[in-house]
Amino acid sequence: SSVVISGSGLWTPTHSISNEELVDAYNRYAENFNRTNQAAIDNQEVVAKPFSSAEFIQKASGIKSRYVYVKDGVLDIERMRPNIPERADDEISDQAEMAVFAANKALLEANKQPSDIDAVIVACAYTQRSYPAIAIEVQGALGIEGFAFDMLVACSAATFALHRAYEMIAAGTAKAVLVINPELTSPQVNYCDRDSHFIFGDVATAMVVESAESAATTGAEHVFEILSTKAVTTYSNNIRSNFGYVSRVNDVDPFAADKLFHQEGRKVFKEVCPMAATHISEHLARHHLTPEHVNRWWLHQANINMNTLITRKLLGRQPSAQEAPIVLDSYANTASAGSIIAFNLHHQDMHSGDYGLLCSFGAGYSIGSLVLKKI
Ligand code: CO8
Repeated sequence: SSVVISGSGLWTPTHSISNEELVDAYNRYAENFNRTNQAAIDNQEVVAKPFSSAEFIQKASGIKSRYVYVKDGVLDIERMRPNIPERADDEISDQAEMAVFAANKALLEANKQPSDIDAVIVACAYTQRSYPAIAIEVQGALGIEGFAFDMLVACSAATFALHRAYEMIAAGTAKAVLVINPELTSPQVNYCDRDSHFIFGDVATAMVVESAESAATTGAEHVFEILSTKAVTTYSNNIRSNFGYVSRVNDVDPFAADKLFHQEGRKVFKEVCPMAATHISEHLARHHLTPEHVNRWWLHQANINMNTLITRKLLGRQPSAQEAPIVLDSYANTASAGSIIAFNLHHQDMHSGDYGLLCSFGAGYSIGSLVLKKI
């Protein structure tokens, strides 16, 4: 029997920060920093903080606003990071809570009960602790029997987890898998860095993967067959975070800039775009499809210019907003969740027999794609 995606869920935080709000706070921070360090800057011992601009951000990235799990603290120039209180061991963790919200929405669309699910994968760029796995906490919170695990592949965590779910259903390891992406990126964003303070937002997404037969028994409405999966990774230091459990014994400042997300954005752009375009056309060719056959492109949402370049390379023309939906303007880059948000918001209008291409690309480098066909 074929393997299908029978439901997807999207949980959007209630708080958002516009470019204008973010830039205003950053520029006040930079002004204050430069004033405080004036003498050292004059002696060339400290580099002055350059100013940010909302126009630059929109033009360079396509981002107008981003959602944040907690807004308090991000725009406070004495803090420049969200203020997320630590929860007690007997409370649900932040990420498990986000995950449960998205999972319940995916279950609803798939017309499934937690008792129908027997595996849970929590896949995202970071988990807030190493153990017990967030996935097992989510499994417990939803009352699911079976097994659960976390997996991290940065930008490609969601697609790589869908690949694992596809294999688990095909192999009979599980009957129905919940793949959940609680992308809580804001704690790792360096809001004091002009080049990256605008890039990320928080969100949670989820999908139900099962066999076509089992989807038919519960009557899910919007079902997509996974025709196949394709993945590739190539090591690169151009997108990196050095924060980890060993930081404590390295005797280093756990808040130093290299312990947060940082990148060589230009190099990433130049190197990843051709890799992604080649990867996608090779994947489509496996099914004797060309880019013209693809009705919908749910691409990774890191940068509008990247998506435009990749789809142009593939199609030889600019795709319409309906063909290749962009959610970057309101969600920003949500690590691995971007392509899943695009799918969630733009799949219910598709017709039986339509093809869709879901693809992530980013840190690692990693690229993960799925060719989908609406049933
Ligand atoms: N305001 C004003 N000017 C700015 C700003 C700003 N905010 N930022 C940079 N500038 C300046 C630069 O300093 C530069 O000045 P100069 O020419 O004097 O040196 C000028 O503007 C142009 O800068 P860039 O060349 O860097 O500008 P680009 O047009 O390349 O745009 C981008 C920068 C937007 C970063 C772009 O390069 C990009 O998006 N590249 C691709 C990046 C990408 O896809 N990264 C993947 C992200 S990783 C991921 O998806 C998941 C990782 C794991 C999650 C992490 C969660 C925290």
